[in-house]
Amino acid sequence: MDGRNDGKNSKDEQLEAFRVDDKGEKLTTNQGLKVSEDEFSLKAGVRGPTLLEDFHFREKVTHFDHERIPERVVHARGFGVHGEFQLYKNMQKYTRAKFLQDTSKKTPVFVRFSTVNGARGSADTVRDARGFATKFYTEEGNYDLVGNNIPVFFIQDAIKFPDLVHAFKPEPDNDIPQASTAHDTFWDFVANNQESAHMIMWIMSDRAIPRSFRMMEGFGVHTFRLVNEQGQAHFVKFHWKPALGTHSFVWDEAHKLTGIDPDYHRNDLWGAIEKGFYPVFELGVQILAEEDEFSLGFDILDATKLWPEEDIPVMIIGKMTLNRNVDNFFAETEQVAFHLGNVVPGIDFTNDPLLQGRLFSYLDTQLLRLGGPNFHEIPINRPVVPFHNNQREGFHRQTINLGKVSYHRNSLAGDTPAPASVEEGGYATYQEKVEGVKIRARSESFADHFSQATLFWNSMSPPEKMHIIEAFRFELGKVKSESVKQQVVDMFTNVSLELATAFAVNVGVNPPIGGGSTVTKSSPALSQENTTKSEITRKVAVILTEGFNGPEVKYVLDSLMNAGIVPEIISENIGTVQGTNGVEVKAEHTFLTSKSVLFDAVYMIRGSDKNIKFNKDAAYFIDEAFSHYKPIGATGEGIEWLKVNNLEGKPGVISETDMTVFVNELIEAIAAHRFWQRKLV
Ligand code: HDE
Repeated sequence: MDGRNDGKNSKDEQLEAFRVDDKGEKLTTNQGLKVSEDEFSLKAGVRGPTLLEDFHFREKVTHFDHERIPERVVHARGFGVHGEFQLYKNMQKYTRAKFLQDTSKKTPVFVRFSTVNGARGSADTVRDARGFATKFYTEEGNYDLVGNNIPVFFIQDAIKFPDLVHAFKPEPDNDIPQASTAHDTFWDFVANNQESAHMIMWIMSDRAIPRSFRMMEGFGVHTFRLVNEQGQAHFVKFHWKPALGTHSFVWDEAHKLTGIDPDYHRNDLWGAIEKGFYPVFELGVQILAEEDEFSLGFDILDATKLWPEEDIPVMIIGKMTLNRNVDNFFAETEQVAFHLGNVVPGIDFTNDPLLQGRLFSYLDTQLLRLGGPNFHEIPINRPVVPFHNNQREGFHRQTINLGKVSYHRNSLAGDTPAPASVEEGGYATYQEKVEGVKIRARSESFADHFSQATLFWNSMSPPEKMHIIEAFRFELGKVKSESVKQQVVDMFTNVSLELATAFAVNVGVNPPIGGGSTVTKSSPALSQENTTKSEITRKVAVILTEGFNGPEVKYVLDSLMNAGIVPEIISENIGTVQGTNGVEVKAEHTFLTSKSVLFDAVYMIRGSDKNIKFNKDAAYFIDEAFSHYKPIGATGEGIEWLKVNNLEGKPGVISETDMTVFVNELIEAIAAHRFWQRKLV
């Protein structure tokens, strides 16, 4: 196929038509002319001036000069992958969307994960919300679920979005700081726009430093509508639940990773898919009958509110498996264009004023970013079904529309393309009755900014609470204005007196003299303590040197790999390391090329007594892993080494001599991920 709109129903098959492999080919210009010389421009004499006539030089350099497109104004840094979605449960009762009715069908998807604040080249592991945008290539056209890993948002009305973004981006006079909210303008915005309280609690929590894109939840945030064949509607909130559970870094680790591996999250996702560890997310819905719209004690149109899962359970209805990396980052990840307005019959909107504004913004932004109105023809954006309408021309048009007629209504083409009735699959907007006076105001029902912020605080475990306090201390510790800091203390006293008191003095302002919240409700589903724990795909640093106990180490490494764990060996040199009994392993790292923050756990086998530098580096490595609460295992001479370094017997430190017991305990510890109780010993 040559890129025409022929309606293939598999995205992979469609993309195949656009792939080009230049390997083994002769070099040509973009006009197909074979090039005989590509190193030297055309000159008048070998030492003479370059000639304007050199069409090959001009084409090559002009193309290069134009290789950048504007980065996304928010969510500039992201990483996309392909996958498929399969439904578990026929949702016909609630929606006429075909991809939510047929459990036998696999719908191709493309997902782009992102940070919000940083520029395209910023680090992955900064404190921030993460974008979680999914494009479903359905048989009824593209459906985009453009969500985040946090279920609420900073503001209630889209008209404030430019202000929010101006406040959190680097300050305009000096463009500092990059990809960080730890500065005056952001916190000034927060204190003067108190609807942000709930979102700020999430941003200060572990949710804003996820361990992996594969280990975070996704949320549609807004209340949407599902509409069935009978035209009956239900309110819905969308959720993605990661099969591996929801896990995070500790701040020091995330912070160091921004320097050690700024590509940490993309490396993690790319690597997992290349190894065949396909990330799985289950799709969940919370459903609310139209007549219960006002039953929750808050306004469901307010995007700063979540629906506690204990009150409205999440019904799991299908799963998405991410199973293919992109062929080309620019063509796919950079050019993918999401839009909240890409819906299919059976999915509809509500009057959430944030949602309504987004319906305008996404299409508008793509026009600038992708240079005109034909970006739907770019391979990654094409639906897998044909599109037919009277839209023509514009920059970069690829479709060659036949015939003279490009208007509706007409007689010359039999009045086609013709609108489809609902029975024929036409989209019909849900007929919500709307009546009101023209007004610029916040609904009274949007006025409570603090109850759910307190709900979140109340739901945290003690370590999670401590992390939130430390995040406030870090962020406000970087704020210069005392007035702003004091305003933030006063604001968060409304969330929790304990919280505001805990960070006020540390950041150099007065603690609250009273106040606090009376909300006592909590929601266990909000705490990551209660998430799924899994050892699968966790990375273990294995530290060994020549002469290690061959059979023992082989047994442990094989057992870890059989459990889906990824051990990587660190030794004195990269290459083969000899153990006893003829066992050999391959070291991929030295202490120069790897740091403990790149791993979830450490397995210490032996420190060379000869090499003092190696032992010193190992001590630093393990000490850092210990301070990040990570599991540490040791066998053989490693046990002796633990004793010397005073680590034996501490929580999460495993040093068994029986190898079967050792392996089981280590795997269990790896799944547990963190040993917070170390703080207490
Ligand atoms: Fe976005 N947002 N947003 N946003 N958003 C964009 O669209 C906007 C909001 C989200 O991987 C932009 O293509 C407004 C909430 C994701 O390509 C832009 C408002 C949520 C992505 C835009 C919001 C999101 C974007 C920038 C306030 C979670 C990345 C580039 C009303 C539910 C998509 C682009 C990708 C991207 C506007 C608020 C999620 C400018 C006006 C709430 C995941 O159109």
